[in-house]
Amino acid sequence: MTLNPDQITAYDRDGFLVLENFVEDKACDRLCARAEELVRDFDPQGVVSIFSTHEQTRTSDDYFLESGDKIHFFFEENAFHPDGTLRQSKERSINKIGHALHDLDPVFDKFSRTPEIKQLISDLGIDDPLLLQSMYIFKQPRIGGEVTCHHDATFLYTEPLRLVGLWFALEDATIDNGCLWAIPGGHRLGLKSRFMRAEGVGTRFEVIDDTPWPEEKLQPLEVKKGTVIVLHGLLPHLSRENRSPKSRHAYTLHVIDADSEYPASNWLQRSVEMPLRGFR
Ligand SMILES: O=C(O)CCC(=O)C(=O)O
Repeated sequence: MTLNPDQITAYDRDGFLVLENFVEDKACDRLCARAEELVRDFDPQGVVSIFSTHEQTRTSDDYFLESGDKIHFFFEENAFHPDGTLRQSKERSINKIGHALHDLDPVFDKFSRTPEIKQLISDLGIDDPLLLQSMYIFKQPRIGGEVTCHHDATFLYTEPLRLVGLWFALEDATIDNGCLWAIPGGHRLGLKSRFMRAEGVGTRFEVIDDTPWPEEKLQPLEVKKGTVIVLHGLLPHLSRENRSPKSRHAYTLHVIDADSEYPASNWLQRSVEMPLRGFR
């Protein structure tokens, strides 16, 4: 057992859990090095897609919509000059890589399918886990964009809701370089909206409850490299801009339960040739 009863109580109460020293430094470094290689080998010609971190304008282009079973690269909003050329190197311009690193890349596969993670997910009551989505988030120095307050169930809805997010700090995360902030207990506020594929083309938000988040209750989660933050699918959280000279790399993995239904209307979909897998 990875979690003791107090930790499970804290997770149920707060909607998140901070587990320090969950991953060894060298495993974090291996992932950073692999992400660097992937970016180096990525040719952006013709596929420039920006990850807008503001929910209202979240990009819905084909490159984004097709990324559920691929390794795709998304740029920071502030990466470009008005004429469309990059302000800085490609390596310093990528916002994130998503969304099937854990199935398509051997280094990410190995990092995502350790006995410790499997046990953690089992302790959280996910009986038949499926690894749905992974993201490598760079939070680049100076231009790292903000991620506005949201809960992950908006984007990765299941019926009934059985969604756990794992947020691995690959570098120290501080208020300065854009750490996560969360509203303790906010997972009990209920589902606010769903981000869905629209009939025809693109995506839309279906609003269920438009009351604003009580953002005055947000608390910063400053954590050291190697920490995992476990996020309940309904927990409101955000990260602010990174204007500091330090990056804040993180890797996230979202796990659902095969016993819940994963709707065809969710934005993130897989082709039949690449079904979701658990920890095997
Ligand atoms: O890592 C971040 O800056 C925020 C990530 C996040 O909230 C998410 O992907 O749901």
